[in-house]
Amino acid sequence: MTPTDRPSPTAALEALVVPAIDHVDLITVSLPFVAPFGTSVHVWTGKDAMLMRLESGGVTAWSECVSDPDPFYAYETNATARHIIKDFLLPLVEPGIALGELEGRFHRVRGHGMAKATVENALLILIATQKGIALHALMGRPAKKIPSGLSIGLKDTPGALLEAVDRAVARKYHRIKMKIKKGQDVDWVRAVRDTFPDVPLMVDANGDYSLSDADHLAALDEFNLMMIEQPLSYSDIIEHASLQQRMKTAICLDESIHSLADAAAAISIGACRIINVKQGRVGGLLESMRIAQYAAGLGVGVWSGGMDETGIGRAVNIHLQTAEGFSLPGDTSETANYFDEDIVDEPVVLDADGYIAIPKGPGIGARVVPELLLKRTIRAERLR
Ligand code: OSB
Ligand code: MG
Repeated sequence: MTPTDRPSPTAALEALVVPAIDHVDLITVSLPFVAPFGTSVHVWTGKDAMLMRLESGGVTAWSECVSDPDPFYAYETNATARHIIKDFLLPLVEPGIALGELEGRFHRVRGHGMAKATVENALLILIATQKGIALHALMGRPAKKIPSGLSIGLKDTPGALLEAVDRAVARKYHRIKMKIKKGQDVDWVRAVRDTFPDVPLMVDANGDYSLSDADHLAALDEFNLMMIEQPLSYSDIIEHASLQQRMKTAICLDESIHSLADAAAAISIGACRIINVKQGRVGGLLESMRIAQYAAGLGVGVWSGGMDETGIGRAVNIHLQTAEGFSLPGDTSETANYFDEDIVDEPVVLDADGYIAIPKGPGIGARVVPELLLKRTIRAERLR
């Protein structure tokens, strides 16, 4: 890794001390989507989110595991995350040790970034709440307006896609992503471009293609896309580097990046010019901040992805985007794009210019509403 001359973005966070925890609960909620979300790997009709609730000296903090019940986006599922959290990570959480030390202990558990992020984020949110400050302030970052971005799932007809893009443009989203898959790509992008020649547009294939599709994918170069996200396998970086040499459009990696080391390797071989940082996928906020600073320092674009989170994970993603390095609008959309009713008090909305305000208040700002939580809970378990 090329050393950067910037001070570590996480030194102060690594020095924070793990508080004594009175209770740890895992609560899974099931929220139906307003419409099915189609991708090349699966069609989701709702979000079953596993939430972690920490209680410490009368203070409560919530985090969200970004996994799904299924392993179609990532290998982790709600069940594997529960197993890893309960049997391997929580036993390592010892009051009085530094968060950096805890990260070191977590390192022994290979992978399982979503499980790790759930615990690390919950602790950070708890510490911020106990200090009475916002999560972004704990991260050492001032508040700012967060740009918005919408991820539009695969549609049944080009007409339905155009309608969705039209709605997003009317809402003033800062950029629009459309999902593509084999057989539903170049012509569909052309249809959008013919109608919306100037809208900031990108595509996400969730790994549906192989290198033998390079000529076909290069046909996307004429549409002035901001990027193509994860065209090739979730486990590859080498072929992405070859593909990048054969395409003008910038490649963005999502599924392939699980750590700063992954990001450094991908950048060094030219496998991407942009990185989608999902805090859940990379093990939490600290690694996200490291990746963002590192990549940005090498001129690589960085944005915050999403996992169609409830208001808890959505708020975490919003705070994260105050960090150094986040240079592009992320997949942070309005709550109403996914849910009629969330479990937190204030939905994410866009202002007249398409920006998102950071929820005010200690920790993530967003507060869980007990009645809404109860209504949506499908599983609850006290681990400690
Ligand atoms: O590939 O970025 C992805 C949702 C679920 C799983 C994978 C992805 C997505 C999205 C939507 O694109 C992100 C969001 O709106 O939260
Ligand atoms: Mg993606």
